[in-house]
Amino acid sequence: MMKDIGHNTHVEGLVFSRNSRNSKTHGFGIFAYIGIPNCIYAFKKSDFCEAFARATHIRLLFHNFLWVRQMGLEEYRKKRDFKKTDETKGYKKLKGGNIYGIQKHQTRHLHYDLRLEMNGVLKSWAIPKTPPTEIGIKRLAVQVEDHPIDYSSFEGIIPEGEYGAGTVEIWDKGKYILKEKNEDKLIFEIRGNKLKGDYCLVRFKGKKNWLFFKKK
Ligand SMILES: [Mn+2]
Repeated sequence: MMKDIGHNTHVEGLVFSRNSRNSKTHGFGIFAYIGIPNCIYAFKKSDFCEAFARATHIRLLFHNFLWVRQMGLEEYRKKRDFKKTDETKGYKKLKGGNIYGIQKHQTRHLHYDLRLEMNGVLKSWAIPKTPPTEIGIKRLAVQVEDHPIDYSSFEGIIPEGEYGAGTVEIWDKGKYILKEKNEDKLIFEIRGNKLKGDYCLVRFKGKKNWLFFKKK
C-alpha cells in the first residue's frame, strides 16, 4: 500500500508492524501514513528504509529498530474526545502556507489563541488579553499544544465538560512572513485584518511563557 512519495509530500508517520511470515523470523509490514501528522516514526535499517528516508528527508539515526517520537499532535488528540467535540482530528492532508490566525476563545477565562503554521502544524499561544494592535503593548502569550492546520478555520461550540469548553470564533486571520527565528525569539510580519506589521514573540520565563508585541 505504498503511495508515490514525492519530495514535497509531507510524510509524517511511518509504522512498521510485525508479522511472522515464517516461524523463525519476523517480517515487517510497512505502512506509510501520508499526511497524518505526528505519528511515531519507526525504522529498521534496510535498503528500503534508507531509500524511503532519503526520499522523504527523514534521517536514519540508528541501525536497529527504533521509535522516534515526533513533536506533534498527540497532546492535542489526547485532550479531546472527538465523539463529543466538532474540533478537527487533524488527519487531513493539508497544504496550508504560512497561516496566521487568532481565535477568540470564550471559556471560563476569555483568551485569544494565536496560531502560526510551522512544520505542518499550528504552533499555538494563548493570550489572556486582547492582542496588541499598537506598538507599546506587551501581552503574555502562553505556548500551548500544537494544533492541526485545519483548526485555523474552526468556529463553534465546544461542549460543556470537554477540554476548552466554550465558544471559539475567528478574531483575525491572514498570513505571516517569518523574518527571524531562534529558540527564544520569533520575528514575523503579520498580514491580517486586525494585526498588521512586524511582531515579536520572545520567551521570557520558563518554557511556555512568551511576550507578544508589535515591533517598533
Ligand atoms: Mn484556547
